[in-house]
Amino acid sequence: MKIGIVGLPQSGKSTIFRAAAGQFAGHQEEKAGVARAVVKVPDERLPVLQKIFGSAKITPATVQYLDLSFDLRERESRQKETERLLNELRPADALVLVVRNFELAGLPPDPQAELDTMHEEFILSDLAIVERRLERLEKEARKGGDVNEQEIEELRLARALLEAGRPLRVEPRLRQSPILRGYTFLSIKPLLVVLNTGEENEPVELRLPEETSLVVIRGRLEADLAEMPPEEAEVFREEYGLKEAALPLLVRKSFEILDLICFFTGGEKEARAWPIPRGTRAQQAAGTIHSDMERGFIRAEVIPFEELVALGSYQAAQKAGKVRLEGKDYEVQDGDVIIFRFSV
Ligand SMILES: Nc1nc2c(ncn2[C@@H]2O[C@H](COP(=O)(O)OP(=O)(O)OP(=O)(O)O)[C@@H](O)[C@H]2O)c(=O)[nH]1
Ligand SMILES: [Mg+2]
Repeated sequence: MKIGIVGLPQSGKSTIFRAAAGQFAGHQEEKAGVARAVVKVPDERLPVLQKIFGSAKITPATVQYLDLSFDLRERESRQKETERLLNELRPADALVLVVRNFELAGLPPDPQAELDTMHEEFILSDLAIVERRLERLEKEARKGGDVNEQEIEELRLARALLEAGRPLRVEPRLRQSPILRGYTFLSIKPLLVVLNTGEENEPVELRLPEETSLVVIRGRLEADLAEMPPEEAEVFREEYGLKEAALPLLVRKSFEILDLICFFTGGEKEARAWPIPRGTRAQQAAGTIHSDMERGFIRAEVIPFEELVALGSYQAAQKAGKVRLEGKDYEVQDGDVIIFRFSV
């Protein structure tokens, strides 16, 4: 899972990135205008599973965050540079939009204006692509060329939405369209707004675009805490009355907007979390572990995390008849602990 952090210049994107990456950051890399960090998703259930299965290690789910420093409003004036960074952003599964809610060198915050500006930029950027493509396809069609009618129809639907100032993600037909996937529109991606609130500022009410989530983060404070030893950070956290740390909060919200859940596997080698889209069937879920498991799927042995913990061990769960046998069409639930039986 890949999440792109965007916003106006100096809104605190890199600060939020630092708060998210912090001590959980694994591999990091940087090139001009882009920083990347693979962040381990903290999950309290994993150490419990490690104990139950006597696993040598824990393998958490990971999220990749991209910190991009560019100004979407310069799409035309600095086309080449903006395009280069936009192309880094295109594969992202979701966007985190950071808006400034702190004073910057005497400039008072106006998070609503920043949010509205960025929302508009996403729409304009998508509209430019839709119009260019439609023009070409319609010309082709007039010449009697072989064009995909469905593509034209979907692009027209997209244009109508965008012209009305609405993001593409509101239309399930467009969101699920295999034809449109290649266009990697910005307004089609799930969107989480981060109200980056300064130490001296209060959170403000925001009018959000359609199908958008919001989270308030005290960016600089959280970024500093993220780089302290955990015990020390905890002390500060209590002092400042900060509730959930920025990273777990961001990750939880990211999972929510992407509609992801986790199932687990446990064994001698590792206790591991596997993120999948909600609604995934058992056979497909097996495929996230290994394609052989999907191909040769026989059945899934399933027990919800809580039931396993209550019984204390896998053997006890089996004895109590609590390990269910499920077929390929079983819809995997968040927290399911699964052993897949397969043969190839
Ligand atoms: N007071 C306060 N300052 C902050 C906060 N978050 C960021 N800043 C400051 O705002 C400035 C910009 O922060 P960055 O994180 O670099 O912003 P950015 O969006 O990455 O900036 P560019 O990549 O240059 O567009 C820095 O001086 C930060 O220290 C905050 O929560 N409170
Ligand atoms: Mg930056």
